[in-house]
Amino acid sequence: MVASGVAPTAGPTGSAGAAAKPSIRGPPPSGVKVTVLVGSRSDLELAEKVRARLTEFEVPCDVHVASAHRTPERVEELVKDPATDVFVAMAGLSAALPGVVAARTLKPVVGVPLHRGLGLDSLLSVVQMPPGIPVASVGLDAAENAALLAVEILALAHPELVPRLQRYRMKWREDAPTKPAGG
Ligand code: AIR
Repeated sequence: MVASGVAPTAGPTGSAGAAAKPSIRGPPPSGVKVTVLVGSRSDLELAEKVRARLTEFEVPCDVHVASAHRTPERVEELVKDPATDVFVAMAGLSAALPGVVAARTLKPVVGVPLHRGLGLDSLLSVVQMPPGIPVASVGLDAAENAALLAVEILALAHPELVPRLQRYRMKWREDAPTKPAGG
């Protein structure tokens, strides 16, 4: 468990530290792949946000449109991809896609409920999985957290990703406002 218990390193203090913002990039880890599935072409914008974040970590990513309801055969075919390490499945409305992917694989599935209808519809569809078939759900439209969770899962077997995750956390701290708004 390489990444477990890894605390974000303390960021550099003072203006010199802020000037030298560390990059989270590095050489691509060999042999890793995240596959992102979305239920519709109308979901592609958020899928591209996942891809963009993964690309910052140099993690290869494929994006496919495949619906659990409209094109279940396509979902089944994509889930069989032996090169994929982690699936990210995103859908709105009655969002069966993450659960259907999880039912067909032993690889980790990050589920992203999309806010298309009520919000609660997709959220509950992704979160309320029956015992035995887990989906790691992030929040509504939470593309960024989905990508980060996928990188954290990959980091368990690819320790070169751990310092990149640490640098990413440092960037959040450095970007945090030091004064209260309006202060
Ligand atoms: N969807 C597609 N097949 C099954 C589901 N749940 C979802 C898509 C999209 C929403 O239905 O993930 O968020 C609306 O799809 P469309 O194609 O009508 O825009």
